[in-house]
Amino acid sequence: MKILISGFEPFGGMKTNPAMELLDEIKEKSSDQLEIYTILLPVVYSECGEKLVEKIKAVEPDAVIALGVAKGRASMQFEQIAINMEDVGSEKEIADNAGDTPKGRAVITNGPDGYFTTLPIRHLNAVLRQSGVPSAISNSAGTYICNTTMYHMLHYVRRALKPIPAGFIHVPAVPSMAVNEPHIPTMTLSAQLQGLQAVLLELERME
Ligand code: PCA
Repeated sequence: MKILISGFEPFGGMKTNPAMELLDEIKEKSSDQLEIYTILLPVVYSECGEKLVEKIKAVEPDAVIALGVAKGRASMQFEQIAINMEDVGSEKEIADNAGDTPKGRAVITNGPDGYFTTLPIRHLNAVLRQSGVPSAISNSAGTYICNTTMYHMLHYVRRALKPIPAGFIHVPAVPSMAVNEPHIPTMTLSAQLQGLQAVLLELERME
């Protein structure tokens, strides 16, 4: 089985991104039965989705998991839906790494309003909890780069006759990101890795 996992560069003044660090760690778990491919994506609205779709076309994986950090969330969260909206908000806007600050722009002009994930997220959420990793289902991937990436991925995947499982997991901040913001919830990289591995093993088992 081939699984493609994507992550992101740091953004918004962060020095690291667990969604980048996890890629190196998970690549080491590749085996003959489970080939793991990874791609690091730029935190840029106009590039993130295209780069991921290009990689899906090149690798032809049996499943795709996109990862991103969501500072403030306390558990690993399976995103249910991506929406056709790019918006950096009006209060604390964070430009993307190319300085783009969209306000209510479509991800794909005239595309559907939203796409549901094709990952069996309820089942995977239960599996993660059983393996001792705090996890939840989220009904909003936001309107920043993670949502845009998920939308492009599903726009591509959902057109296939038999769509492969494809979804987005938001991970919490790691402790090093909370040193000067000690109120934000964190989860160690090793706990996040344990959760990601449990997801991959289950996808392999279900194949
Ligand atoms: N998190 C951001 C973009 C990159 C990342 O890791 C998000 O949630 O949109």
